Amino acid sequence: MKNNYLFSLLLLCNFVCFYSMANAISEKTISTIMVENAYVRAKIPGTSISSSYMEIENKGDSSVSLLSVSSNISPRVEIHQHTMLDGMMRMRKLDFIEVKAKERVKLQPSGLHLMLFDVKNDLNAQQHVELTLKFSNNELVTLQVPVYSPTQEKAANKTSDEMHTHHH
Ligand SMILES: [Cu+2]
Repeated sequence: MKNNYLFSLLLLCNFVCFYSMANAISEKTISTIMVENAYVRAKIPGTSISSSYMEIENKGDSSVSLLSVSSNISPRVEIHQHTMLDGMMRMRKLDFIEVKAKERVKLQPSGLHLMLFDVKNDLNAQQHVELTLKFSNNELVTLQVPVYSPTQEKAANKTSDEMHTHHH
């Protein structure tokens, strides 16, 4: 009888230990994706769309894709790419953005961007917008993203370009 009790205690311990180990592993995988320099453009008065830009870094050893984005200010956020078609700037909807292992993808004006539709709120600078990015490795990244006026946007892109030229 006493042996039985000890045995079940051992089983319980094994279960608890295994459970906390599994937890530790899943916590470790949470930081594969890093998002930096994210902002949402202030809405042009009279329209209901806006766009968002950021840099996505994949610190992991395998390729990860951004699959979808949701926001507290828009019922529909799409992944878009600007392309030149017959000398005209066109937007194309993408199903995902792939970020290869140890690489960084930059969403920027005239390139990849997120498009926010049916934005009802006024988007003023100083305000923050919540964006949740869902990745193919089941990672969810929730961000509080600042709204930038055109002047702030210009300044932000200038600093990040300068930062990158320092690497050369
Ligand atoms: Cu677009």
